[in-house]
Amino acid sequence: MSPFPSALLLLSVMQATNPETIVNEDAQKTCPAIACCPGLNGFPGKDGRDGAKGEKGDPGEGLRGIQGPPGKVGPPGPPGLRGISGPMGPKGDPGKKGECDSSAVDSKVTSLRSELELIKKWLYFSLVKKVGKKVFLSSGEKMSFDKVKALCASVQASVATPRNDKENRAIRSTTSELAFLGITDEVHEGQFVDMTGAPLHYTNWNEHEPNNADPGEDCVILLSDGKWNDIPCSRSYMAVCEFSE
Ligand code: MMA
Ligand code: CA
Repeated sequence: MSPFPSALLLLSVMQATNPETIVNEDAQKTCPAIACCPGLNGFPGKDGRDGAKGEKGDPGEGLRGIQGPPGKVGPPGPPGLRGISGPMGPKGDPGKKGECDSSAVDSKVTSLRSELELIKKWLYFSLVKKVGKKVFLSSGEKMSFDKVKALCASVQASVATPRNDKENRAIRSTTSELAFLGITDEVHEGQFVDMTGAPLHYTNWNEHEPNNADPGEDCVILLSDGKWNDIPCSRSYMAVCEFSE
């Protein structure tokens, strides 16, 4: 605090609270100097301590600041409801000519047929043996008679059954191994039949065969010289199937 205003303040306070300094001029004349004359005023005292902190004032009413920039964009809301269907489009162009044309289909079938015939010829060239309308083909694997039956059935064929010497030779030439024939006497011992159960009109048994030597020789194999022998069906021999063209 500046000392100047506080000195003035003190002086005015002293004048207000001490009227004797002016009023007692008469007393000065009658009273002994030491006992009655008032002394000169002393120097003003030191500044008092700061008072207690006042209450918080009301907010000011000055001018408000300018508005700030807009905040960040919020997260997107949930998808809206599906809109109504649009109007039907215009009619499409007509399809390409020829794709469903019967003459085009015919020519495609013809070309596929000739391709198939060529592939057959390639097969007959080595693997397949054809006799008349019959085709014989070996799978190249040895297996039991039941498995040969199942394998041939799975390719819409049956177990190779020779009806004459030519067919017998054709079957023999499909493999260098001993092969099962589609002939058994499983139902009646000694009565060999084909896969349809019909009796045989052609046979080519080896000498002293069929002899049913081992217990249950109910199946038949083609030996290397083309002769037949009855053997157990559980043994494994080459699978040869016959297809009808
Ligand atoms: C002999 C002969 C056949 C018989 C087989 C069984 C090698 O041929 O007796 O008739 O089927 O043995 O292995
Ligand atoms: Ca035998």
